[in-house]
Amino acid sequence: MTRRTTTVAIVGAGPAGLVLAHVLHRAGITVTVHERLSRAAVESAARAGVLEHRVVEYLRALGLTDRLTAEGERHGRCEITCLGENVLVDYGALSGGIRHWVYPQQLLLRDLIAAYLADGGSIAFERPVESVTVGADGRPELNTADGPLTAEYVIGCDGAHSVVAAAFPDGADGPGRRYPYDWLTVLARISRPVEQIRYAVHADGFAGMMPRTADVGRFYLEVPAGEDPAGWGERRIRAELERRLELDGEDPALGALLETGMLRMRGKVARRMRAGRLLLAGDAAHTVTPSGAKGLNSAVADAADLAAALIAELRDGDGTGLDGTGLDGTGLDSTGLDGTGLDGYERRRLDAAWQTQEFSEQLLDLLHLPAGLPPGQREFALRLRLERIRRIAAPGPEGAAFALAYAGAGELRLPAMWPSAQGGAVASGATGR
Ligand code: RFL
Repeated sequence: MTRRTTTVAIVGAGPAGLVLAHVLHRAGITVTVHERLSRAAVESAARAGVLEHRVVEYLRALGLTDRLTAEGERHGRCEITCLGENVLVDYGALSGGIRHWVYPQQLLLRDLIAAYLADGGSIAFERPVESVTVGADGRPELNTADGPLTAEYVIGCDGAHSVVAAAFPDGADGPGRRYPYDWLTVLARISRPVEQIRYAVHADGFAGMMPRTADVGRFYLEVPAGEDPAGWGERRIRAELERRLELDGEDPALGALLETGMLRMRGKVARRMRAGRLLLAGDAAHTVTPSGAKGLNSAVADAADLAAALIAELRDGDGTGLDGTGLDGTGLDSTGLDGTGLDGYERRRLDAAWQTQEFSEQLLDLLHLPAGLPPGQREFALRLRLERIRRIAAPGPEGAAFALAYAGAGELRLPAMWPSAQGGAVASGATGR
């Protein structure tokens, strides 16, 4: 039997895998994509929906935003309620014009799949990768029902339970945190679109309302960690959402609850994103709570960086991704510590993952009261939070810093050869989450 080979094997057709596949394929690199689920399942799972400015600008430069900009909505304001006060955070103005786009993840995936297939790419749906092994020559091999496939590089874009991470010789596992609360998640029909994200900081627990489409909204309710969803019937969910979010006649009315779930709240960052020819991107390397809407956006940011670095390496390098410094953990490459090469990928993206965790953690801290706080002390804690909310809503350095990080200011790296890359990679700088 002839040996099946490819240049880059991508495991997982989520946002990270599809963006990476798209850019590599357009650069003429041979790519295979294996996805465990069917195409219909990938295109129908409702998850995130708030896209950062820099992610949409990057997708626009790739020519992938026709439907997004036609059907999506721009959002530059959110509101945070606390102790009966509703504070409007006009982050679009505070950031000097940087805003989100709201477009559901499953629609973005539908667009990415369609564009990639139209470009001549192919995706092996319903083909789970069972394991990844590394041969004596350092070349990795994917094992699927179709038999082994040898690749120059294998990229794990396969989410939180990555088989690629599991193949790292010393493991990829890094520090994590389990929060003392969970979020009950609800997808509900609504009478009119959610005009802006609402965060409710409440004595009985946080509640959130996020836009998705004209007649569907995403809602969150804080519950104790480990809560059994069976205790949350539809009437209780509705009553708690309406009470904590203080929904009134001006707000969208809650229609049918389309989907409910329990999100076990965790943050985690891998210790490694690379082991030789194995690399990780997106949730395979880091999971972040949805508080700041960063999961999908970080996945695309990893993919953008990795695509540019792999293209440079495969076109100009020796294909090993190393420039003589070796895998000694220095992360150094020929362009220096902050360089754009494959050798610096892990360093750059782990730093970005920690920046994202820190931003999301600050927001979680603002939105939740400390665990176990007696009822008599909650007003004090709420009043302190109201001060912070007012500060981030006010013009000034704190408001601007929050606004820029929240809306995703900065740029993602386009490959140097890309027509709109303007002569090379764009460093993402301090806002490069
Ligand atoms: P994904 O999107 O999880 O994609 C991974 C893909 O890999 C496939 N896969 C495999 N394929 C082949 N062989 C294997 N052995 C495989 N193992 C896994 C999977 O089927 C899947 O298609 O990872 P990626 O690309 O890194 O993207 C990350 C984002 O999807 C994620 O961060 C966000 O969706 C997080 N998230 C949310 N973020 C928000 O900002 N707001 C939300 O409301 C929100 N809701 C959610 C979410 C994530 C969820 N999951 C992953 C539990 C709701 C859910 C249910």
